[in-house]
Amino acid sequence: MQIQAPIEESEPNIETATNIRNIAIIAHVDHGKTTLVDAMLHQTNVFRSNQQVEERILDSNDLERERGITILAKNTGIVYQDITINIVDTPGHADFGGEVERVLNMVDGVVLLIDAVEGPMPQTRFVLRQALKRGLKAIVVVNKVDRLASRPKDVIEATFDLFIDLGADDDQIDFPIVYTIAPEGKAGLAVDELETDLRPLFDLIVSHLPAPVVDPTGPPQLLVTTLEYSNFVGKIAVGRLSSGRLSSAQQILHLKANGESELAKIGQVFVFRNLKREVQDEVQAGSIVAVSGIETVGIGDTLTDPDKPRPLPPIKVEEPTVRMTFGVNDSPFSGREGKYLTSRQIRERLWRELESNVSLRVEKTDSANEFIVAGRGELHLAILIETMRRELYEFTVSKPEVIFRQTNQGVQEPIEHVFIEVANAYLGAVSELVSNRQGRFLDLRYGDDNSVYAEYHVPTRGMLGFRQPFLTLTRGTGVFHTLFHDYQPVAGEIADREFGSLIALETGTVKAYALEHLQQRGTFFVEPSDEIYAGQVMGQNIRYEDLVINVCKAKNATGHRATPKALADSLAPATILSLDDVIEYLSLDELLEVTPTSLRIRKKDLNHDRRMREEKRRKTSE
Ligand SMILES: Nc1nc2c(ncn2[C@@H]2O[C@H](COP(=O)(O)OP(=O)(O)OP(=O)(O)O)[C@@H](O)[C@H]2O)c(=O)[nH]1
Ligand SMILES: [Mg+2]
Repeated sequence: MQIQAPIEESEPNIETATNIRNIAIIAHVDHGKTTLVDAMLHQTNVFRSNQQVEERILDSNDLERERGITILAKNTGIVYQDITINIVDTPGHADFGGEVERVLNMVDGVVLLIDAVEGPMPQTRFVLRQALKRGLKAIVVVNKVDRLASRPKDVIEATFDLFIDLGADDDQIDFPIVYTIAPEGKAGLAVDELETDLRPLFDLIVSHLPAPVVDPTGPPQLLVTTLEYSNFVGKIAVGRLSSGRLSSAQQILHLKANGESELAKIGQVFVFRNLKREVQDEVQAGSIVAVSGIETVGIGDTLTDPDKPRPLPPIKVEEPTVRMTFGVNDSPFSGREGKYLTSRQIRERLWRELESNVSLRVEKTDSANEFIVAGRGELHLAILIETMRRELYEFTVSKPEVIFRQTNQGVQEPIEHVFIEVANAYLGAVSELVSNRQGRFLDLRYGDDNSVYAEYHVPTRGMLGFRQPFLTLTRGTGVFHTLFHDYQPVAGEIADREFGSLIALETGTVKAYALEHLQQRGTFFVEPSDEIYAGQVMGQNIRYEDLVINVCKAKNATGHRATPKALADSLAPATILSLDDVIEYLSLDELLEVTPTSLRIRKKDLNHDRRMREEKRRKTSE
């Protein structure tokens, strides 16, 4: 039998766009990606010579600057020796891995950055695996070679092993290496021969990473990979134009990821030049481009020719492992501090988030007031919570829980590969902490400086709320990283937290007098003159169980002689929990009330009698 080749309307005219490179910078968190992009921008004259610019200019949103990490991938384009290099800076934190998976769809090669001290880390493995899977070639940049403990030789060896381990092909394994000091903008092909600029890196990007291979005369085809917004032109779709041309006011077919399609008219077309989008009359195949005017566009959609529509494969990212319930705030203080708090407003906001946050999932529940929001980790969800409160939303969230899977072999749960680095003295205590959380020991390695590197498989369930006890045990010196491993049959039980909450008996104002008498009960999150309500959690009990106490009791008319000032000075200052801390603190029967100005922990059921009856019933049935 003869197999017929598929009939093409016209022979594609494949060409290499030699004047373009589309690359992503990928790495483990903090290895220096954004700092390196800064230096690349500086050296290609993006800034005027006398211009004062901030460090890590691409980490532009408030939360990125406050936390010192990249959260969203960002596009920029520079010109080096007449070649346009479109660079995508990506986040390195594991919770934002979906961002990396998404943007790898629009590049033809990657710069894999590795810290010269730390070497390849868990997220290095994750992002490299994603790049290799897509057949991308890599340049390896060993960054931070100025650091005293820098050990470039070992790092290269470990990187080579990692490529082999991940099944890289011969072409991919044959990676060139550049050594850099990103903040100084220096690079070199040998670690002890750095140039005064990044030219060796630029030259390798141009010579080693492939130019896009495209069909410039075919029908236009653009896979929408990122969404941006502009106050002037509204929603903007960004992606690599893989064939044809697009011009302003052109009629196109908008093929949605869900299979629907509609005719649409483009507003303007742009390319990325330095830190801005630059309007063009026409954009050509090969480049990363931006298109305005299509209000209903979403990530994963294809923009193509109405007469010869060709959809591109949709964007796939790994599924979330952790979820929380977002609900309407029904506390007695509801509506005092937030602007948007109805179920409709929260629902609309969450669904809007889905448009650009590709690894997030949102589901309705039986209750109109509650939604399940699932993400790639606690930080992924915490960033959404923080963003919404800054936009003046008010709502409640529940303790994060892992997402189980029903399979033919029964119920399975997500497992993390956990990498821990601690001083030798803490190893015993840390091992116990991990095994209490059903962790299984994998490997142990001793470092030169009395440190130990241990690896475990731990259910994701056991890693929720792990950070605080781990930091306490290691006096803040320990470091751990996690990497999603796979799903396995549910391991044994993991105890909830080891302490109870101090709960307010009545609604009122916190009194210094009352706090003074209750101080030995635990750690308080509230201060004198704070307003609280019955059922609110005011502190952490030193004992295992919950305790209802009255912190609103004023002092007796007689007897107590201390002045209010002396009293206030004698009180331990309130413990202020950050959003991440509160999320870790929550118990299953508690909620976090989030408003633009406050984070209050509360019992789900504010009624003391009912809650205690329920607790008793639960205990006797166990
Ligand atoms: N000593 C030294 N420090 C560096 C170097 N490169 C970056 N750093 C520092 O490392 C820290 C992290 O740098 P970033 O550029 O934010 O790292 P990143 O990879 O973008 O981090 P994420 O985007 O959060 O994954 C910053 O404090 C930088 O100043 C280097 O070559 N040498
Ligand atoms: Mg960064």
